[in-house]
Amino acid sequence: MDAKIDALVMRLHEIEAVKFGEFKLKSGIMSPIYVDLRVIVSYPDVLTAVAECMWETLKANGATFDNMCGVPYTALPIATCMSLAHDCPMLMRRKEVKAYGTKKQIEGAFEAGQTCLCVEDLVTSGASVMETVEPLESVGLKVKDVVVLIDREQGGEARLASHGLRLHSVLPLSRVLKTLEAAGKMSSELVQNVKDFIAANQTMPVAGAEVKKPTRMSYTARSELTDNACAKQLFKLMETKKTNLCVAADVDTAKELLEMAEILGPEICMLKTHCDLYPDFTESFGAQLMAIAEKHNFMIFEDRKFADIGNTVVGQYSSGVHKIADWSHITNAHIVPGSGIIDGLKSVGLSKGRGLLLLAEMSSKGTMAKGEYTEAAIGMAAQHPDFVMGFISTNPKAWKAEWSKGLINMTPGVQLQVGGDAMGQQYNTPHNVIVENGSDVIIVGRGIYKASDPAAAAKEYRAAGWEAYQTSIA
Ligand code: 5BU
Repeated sequence: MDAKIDALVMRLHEIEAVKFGEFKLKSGIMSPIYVDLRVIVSYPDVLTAVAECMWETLKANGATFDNMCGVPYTALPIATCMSLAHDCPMLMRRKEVKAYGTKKQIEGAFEAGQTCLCVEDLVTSGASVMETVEPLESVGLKVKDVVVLIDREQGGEARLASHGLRLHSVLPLSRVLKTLEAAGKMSSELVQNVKDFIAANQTMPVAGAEVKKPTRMSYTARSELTDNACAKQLFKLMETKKTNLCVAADVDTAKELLEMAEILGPEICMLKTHCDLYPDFTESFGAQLMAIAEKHNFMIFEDRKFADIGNTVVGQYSSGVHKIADWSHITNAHIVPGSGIIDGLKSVGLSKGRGLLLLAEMSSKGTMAKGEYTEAAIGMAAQHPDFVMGFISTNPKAWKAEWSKGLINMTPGVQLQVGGDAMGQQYNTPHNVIVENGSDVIIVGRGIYKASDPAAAAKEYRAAGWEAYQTSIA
């Protein structure tokens, strides 16, 4: 089996299903490793070997099951091969089932109570495996085992174990590295580089790492501590809807923004806009977006970043082309002009029940919003508890000055892996943002709206953000 697995690793490298170098992931993050197993369907010898190694691993580990179901799409041909070669019935999960549709989510013949094996090509966090396990369980099937070809060793096994699932992997990523290094395909420096990347991109706390005592109050408890109407509504909404995900839908047109709002509305607590991006902005935009927000129960945050003197921002907030105060529950401001900017915005927004976030920190490299500047933002928020609802921040847990627990923290620069883009954006994971850095809301842009399936990506971020909140709650 060992020689067979080594040979498979060499073939995967040859057909470029596993590549090393500097890869810009779709998300914008730079990664030293790229694994794309979609290509294996074009190499029948590889597909056969993959299916055989997965089957042998299952049998060696003593897994038993009545039927199997692949996670769409890459694992479907793998499951098909195993099914045919070993006469084991297969089921299929439909990926695109509308909530209001009549189509079944699980296709095939089965009986409730049977045990179904879940088949996946690659596991990172385990979130996409769960998207197949949950519908299988909802039709009465039992899922005990999950088999994958490659485990990126980023926390997927721990997450699946927390759902009572046993992960069987043919190739933990470290095994891939070992084989390729021994064959002279990777330098020891490159191996270390990939290991460092994997260590920095864990999606679950690493076993054996010091477990921090939970310190967080629940969102519901904190809704009692704020004087601001928007913060109260948002805290309650997050708890009842079970989401702390805000999507930054920086699409090109108002039309696309409204479409995104419809699609992603069920997953989010808040939608962040940049209304000055849309060439097709019209007077009716606000009313249309508010109707969608009401329908799906999320709040609207126009990320306007006001930065002028009080007198000027009054007009910028209330009138002009965009009339932001009429449709956006929440907006934000720099504190660089001094607290007069809050007075100006409050004179417009308070009577409308709006909320203001102060930019205490920013996610971008080299930001000047740190140290004394951040402390000044905390001080100004304390002067306006009725209107200032919280902060844009990146590491509120490390702040020296105390801030009221009724103030909410929201963090942009979030993707499932740490990294950055070419223009200074810096990304952190939902787990780090919520658990390690003590924020409340994850703000995700390109990680979701640039994904091939934004709705599925939003589900994944929602699950990661919520899981992080729950693990940190007192
Ligand atoms: P991204 O695609 O996930 O990088 O989008 C991040 C969004 O958050 C984008 O709309 C930015 O304008 C916004 N943002 C940010 O990235 N960093 C900040 O400090 C602030 C806002 Br404030």
